Amino acid sequence: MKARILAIAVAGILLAASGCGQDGSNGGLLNLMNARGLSEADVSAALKTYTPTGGRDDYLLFASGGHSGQVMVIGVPSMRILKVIGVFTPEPWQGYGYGDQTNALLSSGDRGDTELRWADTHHPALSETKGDYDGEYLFINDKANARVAVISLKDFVTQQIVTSRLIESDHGATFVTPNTEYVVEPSQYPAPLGGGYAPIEQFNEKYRGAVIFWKFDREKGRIVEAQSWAMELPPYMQDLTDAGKLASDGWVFINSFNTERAWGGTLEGNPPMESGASQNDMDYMHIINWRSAEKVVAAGKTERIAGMRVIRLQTAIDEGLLYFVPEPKSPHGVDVTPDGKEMVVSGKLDTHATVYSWAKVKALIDAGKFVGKDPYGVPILSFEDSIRGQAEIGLGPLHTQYDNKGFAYTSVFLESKVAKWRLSDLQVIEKIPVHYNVGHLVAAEGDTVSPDGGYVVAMNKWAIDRFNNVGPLLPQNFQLIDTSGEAMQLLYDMPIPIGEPHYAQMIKADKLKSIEVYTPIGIDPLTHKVAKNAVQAGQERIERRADGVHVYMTAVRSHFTPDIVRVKEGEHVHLHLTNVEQAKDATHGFAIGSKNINVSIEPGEHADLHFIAGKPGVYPLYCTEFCSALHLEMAGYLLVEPR
Ligand code: RUQ
Ligand code: CUA
Repeated sequence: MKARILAIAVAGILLAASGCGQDGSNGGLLNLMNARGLSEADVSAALKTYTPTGGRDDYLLFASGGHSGQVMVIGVPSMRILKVIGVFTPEPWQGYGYGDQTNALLSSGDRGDTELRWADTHHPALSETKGDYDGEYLFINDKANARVAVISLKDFVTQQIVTSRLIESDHGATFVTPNTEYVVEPSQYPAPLGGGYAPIEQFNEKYRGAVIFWKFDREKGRIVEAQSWAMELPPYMQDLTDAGKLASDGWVFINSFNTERAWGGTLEGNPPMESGASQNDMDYMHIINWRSAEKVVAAGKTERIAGMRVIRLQTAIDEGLLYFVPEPKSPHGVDVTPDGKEMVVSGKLDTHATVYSWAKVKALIDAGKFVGKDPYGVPILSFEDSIRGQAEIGLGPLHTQYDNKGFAYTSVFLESKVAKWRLSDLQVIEKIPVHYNVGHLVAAEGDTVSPDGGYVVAMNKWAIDRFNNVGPLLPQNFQLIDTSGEAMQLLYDMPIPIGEPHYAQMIKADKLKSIEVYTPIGIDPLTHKVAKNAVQAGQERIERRADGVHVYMTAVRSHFTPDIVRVKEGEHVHLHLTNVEQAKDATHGFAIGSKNINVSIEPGEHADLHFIAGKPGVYPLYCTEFCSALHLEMAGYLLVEPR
């Protein structure tokens, strides 16, 4: 229907264009097309993505910001960036990581005594209810430092960062169980559990993987560390993950590579990791029964390592919580189908998408039918008896997503293509070229129990010749593909200058119910409650206390009250700042030069700032948002008087 309306619209425009020009100045649309060298397909793509002023997008894409440690929010189909959410890294515009609250939040993600201010974010996960996005929370991992963050979609603000010293890195995170009971975080590179040193020659004995199940409390909007637990895994490199749903609810699937347990040593006479790790024809998909594991944890059959309750590997085996099934060489994505009945695995070094049948796997587990054990005693299921079949995809298939018509879409890295194939008969229907080196792809609600269809975004790692030359570090390229018709149509190239995004999820925009201003006045976004030090209009004051000077300040167009702050050299200054406005978009910034002081206070928001007044001097303070005609006058002075 959508396509037909569009066809009529395009035909109408072309008719109008060829007949009487609508735009007298340039001779009509046809001339415009000629002048810009646009084809009919280009115009149709433009019409499908162009969003007139004030228009809204149907979907929001939550994309990882890669090394920036942030999350990007992008409208689909317009592909306009709507927001960058500061998560693991300071974000100056939002004042994220400059005020007391957000500084403390960032510091809560430090590991040991190292201040961490960057992250390698990979996989965002929207919170789910019954396997469907509910629009309440977003989670994302930091591969480099084994961290997980919680973002509230009430205001798109990061709420919490958790990390466990149990593991040193993660990758197959974050993925949530169907009711967001848990946020799942498996390790990637094996290391001694809980930190500490062991010689690499003892890799097989002393190094381990683990998967952490972070318990999420939806009411509180927090991961509850005390209720979280983990399972020890063999020292393979655990990779991408997915939670079972519907038919396979209660289970989690984790891919792995390097079951060879290679650890490199290129200067020590060993093959490099990459060749050592790709000797075996098969690696192991980990099949974990988290619902039973939960009971084993409750029964106390755990050991505490780095403060985390851990089900040891032998316990996991004895209690029937962990099984392996072979998967073709160096797999990457494991993606459970919308009905939860199948798991699709793509191997980077294998041309297939392998379709595992949950019913077959479950029957083998229930019957205790195994073909062997791995070196640590984990039972292995038969590959042939576990699969329904394989789709012949092409070179380097990585990730799979689904639509509402029974089709699967798989990114094909080496071919730089997106393959559309039919789940029922495993036939590839069509491949569309993308530019270039596609990693993940994302379909509209494409990893839920009810995908929408219509759109796929290919997240391409290379752009090569797609954009203007901006030096050797090129943007990456998100390509929007229309999948609503018979044939896939490439609609839009979006350069992504914040890299490297790995994964994204696309949610129907009307599922999000974000607030517009903070009400009542004085809200701390990290608690969503009125802050202890919130300042109401008329209550501004400066108090001298044992711990320093407390300045209770308000901001409203176009002044700060007080606007003169007198302190003594070396004094501790505690600034309590509330934006007392309730008008939409009436944000003020607050900066003091030379002091690294910068916050953003949205309407109704409160922030605390602590700093030490250094040497005597005169420091202008001012609003950093062009908030009104008298914005430049929204200023004052911090006067640091000599002792
Ligand atoms: S991963 S594509 Cu985390 Cu597939 Cu990068
Ligand atoms: Cu407030 Cu400019």
